[in-house]
Amino acid sequence: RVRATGHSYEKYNEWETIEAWTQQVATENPALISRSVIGTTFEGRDIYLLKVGKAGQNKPAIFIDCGLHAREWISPAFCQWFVREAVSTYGSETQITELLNKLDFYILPVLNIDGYVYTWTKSRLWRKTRSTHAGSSCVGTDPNRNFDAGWCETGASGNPCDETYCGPAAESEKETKALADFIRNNLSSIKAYLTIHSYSQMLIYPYSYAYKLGENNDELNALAKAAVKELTSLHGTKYTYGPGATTIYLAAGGSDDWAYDQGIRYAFTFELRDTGRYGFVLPESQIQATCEETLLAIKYIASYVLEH
Ligand code: ING
Ligand code: ZN
Repeated sequence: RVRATGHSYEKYNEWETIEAWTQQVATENPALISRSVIGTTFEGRDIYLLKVGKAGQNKPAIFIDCGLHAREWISPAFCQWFVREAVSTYGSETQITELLNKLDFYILPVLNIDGYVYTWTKSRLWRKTRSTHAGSSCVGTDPNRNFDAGWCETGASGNPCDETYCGPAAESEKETKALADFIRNNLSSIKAYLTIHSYSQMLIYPYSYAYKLGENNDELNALAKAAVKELTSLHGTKYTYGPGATTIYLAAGGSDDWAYDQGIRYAFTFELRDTGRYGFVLPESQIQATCEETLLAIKYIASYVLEH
């Protein structure tokens, strides 16, 4: 155990602390937040989802998930930061107030909870889930190779011992199945899908599973460009952006490609700080700056989606 303390937005929090925080932040902000459980992990932990927004009829929604990959600790830190920003500036900051009045944000603070716990207790750089499957003693599936989007065709491994193991079947993991089921069941309201990873400082959009472009590629490119400009304006952090296959690498089974193929026209993967100096072990001293700049990009995308 690295640390056992209370919750802090400027520190990385262990799972039990994040879990308690989901309950507390919902209880303390009943007019803006409700908490639900969308499934359980392989090891039996509840997967929480926070719905953040002012109550209303038929509101559009933006879905944001964090913590698909266990070691990318800045990602769950961002989801927590986003929720605090929403509740603490609602009613005083015009953009957030308008966003929460007109749409709902679904915030999934940590999807791969078992993996996240493992990075705190056993191995800091673990990436995958912690599931086991018949026929192999190796542990874990890469959740971002486990979605049904060109599943396991390229940039993914069929070997259970590899870091990018695609799993025995698409949605074989309880965690990815829970996420996919929630999105399928809420497709009529979800207008944008945003998934938060690290590191590389990139904003990527479909496709990653093939060298092909989405139907609204020009729009996604322009939106990414403008969102990155917002992000960079705060601290000068440089981001690259573009379709996944040509911007980062060919990789099938990613959640953004899957969401896009479900008909969600705005699907983005954020790769937060840094570019490799600290990599996955980004110092806590960078949480605030990273979250603040990312927030600008996400608010920009949310406002754009609201208008389109
Ligand atoms: N990068 C992503 C990964 O899963 C990615 C990049 C995005 C691949 C979208 C496929 C689809 O490898 C990190 N850092 O996890
Ligand atoms: Zn990742």
